[in-house]
Formats: sequence, C-alpha cells, structure tokens
Amino acid sequence: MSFNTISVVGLGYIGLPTAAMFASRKKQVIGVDVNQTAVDTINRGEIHIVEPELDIIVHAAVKEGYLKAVLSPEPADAFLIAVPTPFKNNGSEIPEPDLRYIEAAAKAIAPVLKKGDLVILESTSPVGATEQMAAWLAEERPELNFPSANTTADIATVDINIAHCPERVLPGHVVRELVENDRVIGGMTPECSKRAIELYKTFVQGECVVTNARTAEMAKLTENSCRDVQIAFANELSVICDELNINVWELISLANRHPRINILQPGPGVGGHCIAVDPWFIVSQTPNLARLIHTAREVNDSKPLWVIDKVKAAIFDFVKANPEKRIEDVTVACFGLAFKPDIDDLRESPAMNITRQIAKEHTGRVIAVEPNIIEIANEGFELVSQASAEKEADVAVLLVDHKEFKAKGTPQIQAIVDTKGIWK
Ligand code: SAJ
Repeated sequence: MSFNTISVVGLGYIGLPTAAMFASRKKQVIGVDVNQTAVDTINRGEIHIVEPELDIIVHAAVKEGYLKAVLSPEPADAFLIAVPTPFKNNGSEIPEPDLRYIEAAAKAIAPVLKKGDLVILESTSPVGATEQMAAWLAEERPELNFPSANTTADIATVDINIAHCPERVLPGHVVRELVENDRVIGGMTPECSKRAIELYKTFVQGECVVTNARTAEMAKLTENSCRDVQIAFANELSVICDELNINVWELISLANRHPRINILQPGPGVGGHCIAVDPWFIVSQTPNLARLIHTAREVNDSKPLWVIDKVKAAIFDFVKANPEKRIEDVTVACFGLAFKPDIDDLRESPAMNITRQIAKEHTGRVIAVEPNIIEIANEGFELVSQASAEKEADVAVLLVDHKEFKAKGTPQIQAIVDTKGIWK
C-alpha cells in the first residue's frame, strides 16, 4: 500500500523540515502541533524556526496545498513522531529521560489509526522507548494488533507497523542532510522496516540501513555520546595545557598531523539540545557501566565554570595593572552567545550561560556581541555592535568562533580570555 497521506507530529526543528520534504515530493502532509502560533504561522506559508532554505520549501508546499498544520491528528497512512525528549528535572545527580511528549503524541494519534498504518518514532529516545510507545498505542486501541517487545509469535497478524528511525541532521544544514544522510531504520519487525524504507525513499537519497528498534535507539545515542566524549577530551586538554602554559590549539594541530589522530576543538562547554542531553539517556539506564560517558558529561558541564573563573582572574589582573580603576569601572565584553558558530540558536548555550553569570556577578558593565541576533530579553547585559564592544571593553571574552570575529582578527583590548583560540 502506498503512502498518500503522511502525518508529522511535532513541527519543530526536525518535524517541520521533514514534513516539508514529503510535501515537496507532492505527498499530502498533515503537520500536527500543540502550539497554536506554530500552526497559524505554517498555515500562512511561513516558518517559526530559523533554518536555511526551509522558508521557501514550506511556503511553496502550503501554497500548492500539499502541507497543512492542525492542532489534533487526522487519519493518515503514516505517522512520524518528532517531539522533544528532554530530561526530567528531578534533582537527581543523573538526569532521566522524560517520555511524556512521546506518550501524549501516541495517545493523540491512537484514535485515528487504522489497519495498515505505519508509525515511526524519530525523536531521540532511550533504549526501549519504541516498545513503550507501541504499548501505549496498544492500550488505547486494544482491537488492533501492535508489534511488541517479544513479537516473534505471528508477525503476519500485526495491524500497525512501528519503527524507530532517529533523525541525525545538523542544525543549519537540515534540508541537505535530510536528503543526503544515510538513515538507520529500526523496525519492530522486518515488515515494519520494509514499510519504513518505502516511506523514507520518497525523498531520502542516502542509504536506508536496517536494524531493530533497540539498536536504532542506541545508535543515535552512541553518535552523540561519541562526540561528547571527544569534545570532553579536547576540553580536558585545554585545562591541562593552561596549567602547563602550553597553547592547546597549537598542541592539537600538531597532534592532528599524526595520520590516525583527529582531536576535536575545545571551547566554553557543550551546548545545544542534543549532545549535552543524549549521553545522559545511556548513563541513566546503565549508571554503573557508562563511566566514560558520565565523566565526559561532567567534564563538559564544568567547563563554563572554569571559564568564569578565568574571567574573574582577568578582571582582577586588569585592576592590578591599572590601579586608577576599581572593579566596578571595568567593562567586560562577551563575544558570541549562540551555542555554536554562525547560528542564532541560544538553547543550552554555554556562551549565553557564561555571559549571564558574569553579568550577575560582575559589579561593572557587561556588554555582549552576537552578530546573529538583533534583540535579546533583559538578561543583565547590553547587546552592542562588534565595533562598540571592541572600543569599550577592558576585558574581552571570546565565547563563539563566529565568522565575523575570525574575519576581524584580534582586537586591541588589554585583557583577553579566548575560549576558542581564534585571537592570537
Ligand atoms: N563543539 C565543541 N568542539 C567541537 C565541536 C563541537 O566544543 O570540536 C560544541 C559546539 O560548540 C556545540 C556542541 O559542541 O556547543 C554541539 O555542537 P555539534 O556541532 O557537535 O552538534 P549539534 O548539537 O549541532 O548536532 C548534533 C549532531 N550530532 C553529531 O555530530 C554526532 C547532529 O548530527 C545530530 O543530528 C544532532 O546533534 C541531534 O539532533 O542529535
């Protein structure tokens, strides 16, 4: 059976581009989101997130009648769930994944499911979440036959196919990566995988590689944990090198000349909504075994505090070298607020958190430059232009290696804390 109508539940950074890709291949797409503003914006042919090229595709899809957004699910042949999986703020040392949005999405689509439909979980999930989702669906629709954790019995009687196919696209390159990246297809049964491949082949040019749902869940967590561990290695090196008076960036570029070494770059910490979150899903399920992954999280999470201490020391040294100035006379300028270069995304940004904390603790003026953002809510610091920051700063803190900062070169500022090694 072919997929004429496809529903995408959750129209955020992953769901909306995915819905738009299906619609661009002339499929009827029903996007579902609980956020009325997002629904209204999309139905006007506009977008509520920042992602290159997406606005044009969504505009065309809505105007040509292939994409519409609604608040509650309608019948479709396939449902893709792309809702957030944050962690629970339960105060414990190891954060636990919060599956409440997956549960809500499953319960919302259950009433409109019919025999032969395909349900795909795309949200990054702890191992076992797809089986849990199938169980929630089965609870709501006892008359339908769903695959379960131990579906070996009679696969042929399964009414609804279910798979986990994790998203793996890089923010800022989503439109291209959705088409070109290989896709991990974790069906709960071989038939589920077959149907999921049929669906993705609508627009995916990369290879669709089949596995089971649990391995697919773990594959996504592994990719992001691997990157977190590698960044932690670079961050740990940067702290060691600072102590030993060695330039860590020179060191890494030397070590990377070895044919089998490829060390990543240190920075002010790890941000975004993926790499700083997903490793915890592994740690919370296997706390006694995931020792390296746990430590990497701690190393990366502690880096912003180390940077703040460096800034305090720089302010202190500045006042010592300029006895006519008191601490409250010192202007600190933070360069960059986004969680990584050349984007406007402030989610879980270490640069933003560091700037906020400096503004809270420093008794003098704190200013910030963020070339990708025009306005910011009152956070205790002032957003200024790059030129003003360079003119007014006594102490400069480089937090993000945006192209504008690289292009301009090292500013003439007496005290500099450079967390990205771009100002020599
Ligand atoms: N970072 C460093 N040093 C580096 C590289 C990155 O400090 O050498 C920092 C960045 O500044 C940022 C954080 O790490 O704060 C994460 O940035 P990123 O570019 O590594 O990753 P994300 O969060 O934008 O996207 C990741 C990607 N995963 C991998 O590369 C394994 C992407 O493919 C995933 O789809 C995405 O997570 C996701 O949604 O899970």
